[in-house]
Amino acid sequence: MTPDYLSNLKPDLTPFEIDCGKVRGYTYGGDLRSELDTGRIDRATALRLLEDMLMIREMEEMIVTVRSGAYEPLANYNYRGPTHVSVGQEAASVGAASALLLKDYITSTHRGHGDSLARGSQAIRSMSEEQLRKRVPHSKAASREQLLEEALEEHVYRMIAELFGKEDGYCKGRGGGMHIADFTVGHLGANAIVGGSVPIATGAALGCRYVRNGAVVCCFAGDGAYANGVVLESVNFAAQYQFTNEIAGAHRFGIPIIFLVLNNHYGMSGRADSEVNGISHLARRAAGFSDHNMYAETVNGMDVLAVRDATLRAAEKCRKGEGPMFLDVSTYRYYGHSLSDPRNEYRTREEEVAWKALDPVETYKRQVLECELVDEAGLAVMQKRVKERNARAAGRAAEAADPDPKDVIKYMYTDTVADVVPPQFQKVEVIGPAPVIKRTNGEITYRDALKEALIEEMRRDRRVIFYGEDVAEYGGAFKLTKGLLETFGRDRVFNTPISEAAICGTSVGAAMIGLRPVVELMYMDFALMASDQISNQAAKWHYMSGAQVEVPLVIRASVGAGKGYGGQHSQTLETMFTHIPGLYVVYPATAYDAKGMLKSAIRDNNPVMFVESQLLYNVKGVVPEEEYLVPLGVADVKREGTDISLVAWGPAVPDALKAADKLKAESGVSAEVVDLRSLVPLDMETVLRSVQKTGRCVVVSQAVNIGSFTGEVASNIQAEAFDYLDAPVLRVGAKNGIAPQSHILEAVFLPTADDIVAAAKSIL
Ligand SMILES: Cc1ncc(C[n+]2csc(CCOP(=O)(O)OP(=O)(O)O)c2C)c(N)n1
Repeated sequence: MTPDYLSNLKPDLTPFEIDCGKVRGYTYGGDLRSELDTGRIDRATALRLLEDMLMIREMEEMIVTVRSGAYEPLANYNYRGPTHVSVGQEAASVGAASALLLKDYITSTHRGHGDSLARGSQAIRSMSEEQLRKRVPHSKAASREQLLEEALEEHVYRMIAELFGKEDGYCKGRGGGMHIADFTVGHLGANAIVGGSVPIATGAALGCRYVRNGAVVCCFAGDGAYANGVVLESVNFAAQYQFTNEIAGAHRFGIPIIFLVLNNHYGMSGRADSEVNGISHLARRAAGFSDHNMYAETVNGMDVLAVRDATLRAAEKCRKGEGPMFLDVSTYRYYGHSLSDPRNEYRTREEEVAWKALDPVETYKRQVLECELVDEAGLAVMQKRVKERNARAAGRAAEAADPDPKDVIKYMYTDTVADVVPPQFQKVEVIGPAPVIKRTNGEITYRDALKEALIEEMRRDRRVIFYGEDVAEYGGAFKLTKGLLETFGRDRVFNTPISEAAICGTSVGAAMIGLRPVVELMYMDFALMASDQISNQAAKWHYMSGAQVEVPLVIRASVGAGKGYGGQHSQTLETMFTHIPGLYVVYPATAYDAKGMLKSAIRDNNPVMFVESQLLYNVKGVVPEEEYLVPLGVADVKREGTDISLVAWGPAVPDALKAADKLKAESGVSAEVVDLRSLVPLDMETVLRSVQKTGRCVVVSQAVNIGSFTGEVASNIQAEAFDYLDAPVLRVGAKNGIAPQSHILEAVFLPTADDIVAAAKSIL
């Protein structure tokens, strides 16, 4: 398929000037009176804004005193962990949250108490009675008002319990304040990696766009984050023309995300305005990413109504498919970066006084009084209610049960798989015939086996989407996915910018909201560009959320070793990812396994690093046309033997089989070849069974030997089968060096069948 837009890319060298257009700031001219008069807000909502800001202010001030030991009800409570309070920024969190619907999503930051409290309470207030009862199942409340009050208190309790690391916390004490999440209200997580949640939010919005659920993602992140690579990649990813323009096979609908910069003008201490950036207003960032500047504007973040107004307008545009949007919300944190930061090294008291004169809580409180929504006495009642609610919640949280130490690694993985596709995702739109995969004597290549797995899974489940660099018309650098675009359309198969971190990060967000993305990394070396998103995000969210969320995604990464591509295109890096708890890491060696394992990986609810070898792409094997799965975490004895075990994975398996042939031919040795297939989960049982039989073992991979997973396997054998061993377990890998380009050098660099034979002979 040649897309229409390609024919337009003809040279046009007419001189021109780019007008970057206008980015406006502080245009909101309303106040509470005008909002009430025009009916843009009702009295109850207006009061809730105040109550929520008070709740946040009060809760964070309480946490500060708890931390110092001076909070009397919890005197000397041992509160550990980080404390990044957002006092001063309440209007930003509450104003934005009040503009969102229950079905919407947020992501947040290390300074996210306010975002979490605001999102939770606004969402809870909009819940039905039935939904509220689910949050407080033991409630005996007779009225909705009472039920709501209990649900709000439970919300504060679960927040504080999480800060205190308790089992009752939102994330069962596994996440803490910097990773707090409540998936029941679409809070997809605060993030302790600055900028780490921005691609996740973008991916969630990509998912909302795909399923057209009308939801919007509000991505809170600090000004410091907007200097970070993955953040800029994500903004670019969200703004792609292919989502907003009519191009072949694509639906026109912009990604429904609001990039809401919580611009408190400082990173930890670095000044966004006049030091570490080259622009005076962060809203200008958006001008680099879309022709209409993503409708960016700077908003007075000390005014809850201004933030609410901007977020309402932004959300409305998003719902109409006019996203993404960019809001630079100017605000201020009163405390230091953390409680150990005295602030005086990088900002003046005068500056603080000037900002505090605009205090969002006090300013809005005055308006509420002026508009007579409440009088002084009523205000005092509200303040008392909030304070006492927080205090009760904190008291309960301090008394609550700690997690059971025996559960320390519980929730690292999920054991669920998508064996049943929900009815709404069973109906798949196929827009063209699937590519034909020809069999010769039942054989197809490893490449086609992977393609067939993708086709079958995309036919089976509409939640499976596939994207990566050059994967659409071009079919990927190795032509593995040629034809998928024409079969499933551009909403499900699309090219991405060259942004590995955004590719992997968006897949995390899309998975969090219920899709099952498969993404392609052209070379495994490029996974290092995405290491935060793979290792800190994909791998960790199931655990850090206390198992609230599963992150079912597959990252297909292809290893280029053996082609003379040199140090940055030839690395065998699966070991690195086995060191990251929470990820599955698999590496099939045959066409049969490639298909069956990719299908299993797509159905698994854990994030899977699926490693492929370009050396194997053209290797053929018998692959059934009918449905089959190869389970993850189950090794396979590729050849039986009695004298020595050769344990290998990936392209080292054919080498081990060759070595077994040679050992037989040269010395009459019967070698058993065990293909590990999955490194995580690791099937040691099959390995141990083999070693117990043979008494000798060589572990082989194409990775460099330093720190290789071969060491992990060897050490497990030594620990668990020492009595059966007749010789030390040896390891064979690449030389401890950098892959060279010269094919003469590369041939020496990579392990060969002869190296395996030599190692085997040395212990036979
Ligand atoms: C990737 C990364 N780099 C550095 C840090 C350490 N760090 C934590 S918060 C922070 C400042 C972040 O500034 P900003 O994004 O503006 O958010 P703010 O703290 O102002 O709310 C830094 C440098 C981190 N957590 N993650």
